[in-house]
Amino acid sequence: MFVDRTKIYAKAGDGGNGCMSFRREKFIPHGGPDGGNGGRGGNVILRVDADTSQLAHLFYQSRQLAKRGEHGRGKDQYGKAGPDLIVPVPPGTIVRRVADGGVVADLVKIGEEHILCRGGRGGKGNSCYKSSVNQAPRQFEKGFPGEEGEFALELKLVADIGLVGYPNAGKSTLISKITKAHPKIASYPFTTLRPVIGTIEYEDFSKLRVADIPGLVEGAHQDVGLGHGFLRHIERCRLLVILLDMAGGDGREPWDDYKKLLKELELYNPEIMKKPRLVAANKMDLPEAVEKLPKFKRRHRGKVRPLSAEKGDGIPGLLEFFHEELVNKR
Ligand SMILES: Nc1nc2c(ncn2[C@@H]2O[C@H](COP(=O)(O)OP(=O)(O)OP(=O)(O)O)[C@@H](O)[C@H]2O)c(=O)[nH]1
Ligand SMILES: [Mg+2]
Repeated sequence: MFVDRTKIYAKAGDGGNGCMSFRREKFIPHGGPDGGNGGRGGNVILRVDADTSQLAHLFYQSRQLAKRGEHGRGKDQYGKAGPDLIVPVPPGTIVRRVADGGVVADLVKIGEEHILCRGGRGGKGNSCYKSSVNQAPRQFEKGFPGEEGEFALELKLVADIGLVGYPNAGKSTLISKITKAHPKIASYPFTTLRPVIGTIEYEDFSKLRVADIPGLVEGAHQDVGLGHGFLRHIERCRLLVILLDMAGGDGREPWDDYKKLLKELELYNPEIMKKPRLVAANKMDLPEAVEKLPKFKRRHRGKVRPLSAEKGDGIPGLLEFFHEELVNKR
């Protein structure tokens, strides 16, 4: 199961208690206080991990509890601090507090860390309280509680290019041709059920990340098809590729598809419409597509890029365009 939203309960470790103790040894009268401090509780830390691509591990283990600090002991022994609990999250994880919905962290870079809950401080042992006027202190502190809270985690993939299109338009075919990603490709709609990320690698070592998402259909905002929730994964993209099946599979018209796609994007989030878009006409190897393209071009004033994802026509030009737009203007 692919999970891109989940809730967790996190609690940092409590501090260890301070110790109340006196030195008692033969021939050493009035040995004095020697109770050590308690150790700090472990923190709960979120760390962006390159090998984690979704939030399923947190869905199945929604309680993340760090260990407490050890208690202080006699002979001035401090308690050991509790180990930090490192929770791996995928790049693009947004963390909100459930209580007020406030964003706590937006974790993007690999290796980036965020302390979600701080461990409690350890209590002071009685040796901390000794002074000239209090030579046999009996006070000590208990450990302080670690922070805790409920958090909602949401994954918004981090990619440069987002592929948007009707089911069967050839999005997965395209990503499999330009990157090393190999999503499932088939001639039935809704083959892709979860977003897939692939990376284009250029000869100058520059890289661009591409997101392939499930197909979008008319009425997706009312949960038709797979709904439109997965559009969140293209919210961070710098360029959207609107991929059209120019052959008009299933008796559809490419121009209608195009209008409907734009409408669904707008209904999801009008901000997405401000992103640069590229319209690509796929399946140009089919005669129906060659027939329909001039008609589409008459109605659509902007540029249309003809492609055949399957045969590879137009792909080198597309990659050059991405490089020009996204790498050179970075
Ligand atoms: N003739 C032709 N067929 C293509 C081309 N690109 C993709 N196809 C075919 O179209 C069908 C759908 O391709 P997919 O890549 O799975 O389409 P998709 O957009 O990812 O579809 P969903 O994941 O269901 O949204 C497959 O049978 C592909 O072989 C193309 O350029 N020409
Ligand atoms: Mg697909």
